Amino acid sequence: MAKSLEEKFQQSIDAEQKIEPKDYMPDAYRRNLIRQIAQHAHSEIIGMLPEGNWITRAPTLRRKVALLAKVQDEAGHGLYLYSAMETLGKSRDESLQELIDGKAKYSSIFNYPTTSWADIGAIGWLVDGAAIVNQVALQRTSYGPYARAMVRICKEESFHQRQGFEIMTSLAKGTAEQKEMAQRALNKIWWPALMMFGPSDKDSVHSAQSLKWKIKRQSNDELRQAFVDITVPQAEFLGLTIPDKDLKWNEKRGHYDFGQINWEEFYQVIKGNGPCNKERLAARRKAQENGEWVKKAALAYAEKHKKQQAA
Ligand code: BYC
Repeated sequence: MAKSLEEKFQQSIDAEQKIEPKDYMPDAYRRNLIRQIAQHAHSEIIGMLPEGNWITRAPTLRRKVALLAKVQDEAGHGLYLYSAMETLGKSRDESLQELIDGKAKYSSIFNYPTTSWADIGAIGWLVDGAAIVNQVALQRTSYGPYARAMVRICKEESFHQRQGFEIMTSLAKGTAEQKEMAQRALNKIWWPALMMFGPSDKDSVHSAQSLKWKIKRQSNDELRQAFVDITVPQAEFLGLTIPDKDLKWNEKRGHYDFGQINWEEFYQVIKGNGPCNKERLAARRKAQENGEWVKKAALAYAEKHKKQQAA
C-alpha cells in the first residue's frame, strides 16, 4: 500500500532529514513550530528590556560596552527567529501584534525585575546559561531554518554566559558587600531560571508530539537536570550557595537531586500576573508607537527606490 504523506514525513524525520520551507508538512507541525518559534523570538526582544535597564548604570565603560553588545545581540536573535517563523507563512507584523495584544507568550523569566547590577551578572550566568542548554539541543531541531538560526544564536549566547559569569566572579571575589549582592541575585534568579525549561514532563502539553517530530530533542525535565548539573559546580567555584536545601549529589543517579519548583508561581507568571508582565508589554507597545515613523519612512524610501529602478 502506498504510504501517506504524513507517513513519509515521519519517515524523513526519523531518518534525521531536515524539513525545509517548501517541503510537505502536516498543518499541526507547522502550527506547533510557529507557536514555539514566535514565543522564542518574543522572548529575545522582551529579554532586552530588563538588561537595557542597566546600560546607563553599568559600573565601567568596559561593562557598558559588553552589555550594549549583548542587548544588541538579543535583537539580532529576535530577527533570525522571526525570519525563520516567516518561512512557515506567518508574518512578523501579525506575530508582533499578538505579543503587544497580550495574546502571545514569551519566557517567564523576563517578568522579574532587575534591581541591582548583580542581577545583570546572574542573568548572564543563569538565564543565558539555561538558554544555551535548551538551544544547543535545538540546533538539531527538525525544521531547517530554525536549526540554522540556533547555530549562530548559541555562539553568541556562549559569550553572554561568560559575560555574566565574569561579573559574578568579580562580585563574589570582591568585598563582603559585593559578595552579598551576588548571593542575593543568585537567590532571586535561581528558581525562575529553573522554570525557563517549562512545566515538568508529566504536565507538558506539547512535549510528546514535539519530541516525536523532533522539534524538541530532549524533554523539559532532562534539560532542567542538565542545567542543574552544569551550574552547581560553577556556584561552588564562586563560593555562592544555591538557595535549595534539598540540592544534593545523587551517586546512584549520577545527577544532582533538587527541590520542588513553585509551579503555582510559574503558572501565575505565564498567565500575565508576574511582577513585570504589564510593564514589559507597555514598553513594547511604546516602542512600536515610537518606531512607527521610522518604519513608514523606510517603506516610503524603498517604494521610491523601486519606482526609480523601474523608470
Ligand atoms: N515561559 O507544553 P510545554 C531567551 C508555556 S531564552 C513562558 O512544555 P513547549 C533569552 C508553553 O509555551 C527563553 N511560557 O511547551 C535568553 C505552553 O503554552 P502554549 C526562550 C512557557 O513549547 C537570554 C505551555 O507553557 N527560549 O530567549 O513544548 C537573554 C505548556 O508548556 C514556559 C525558548 O523559547 C516559560 N518558561 O516547551 C535573552 C526556547 N515554559 O503555547 C533572551 C524554545 C512553557 O500552549 N522553546 N511555557 O500556550 C522551547 O524549547 C519550548 O517552547 C519550551 C516549552 C521548553 C520553553
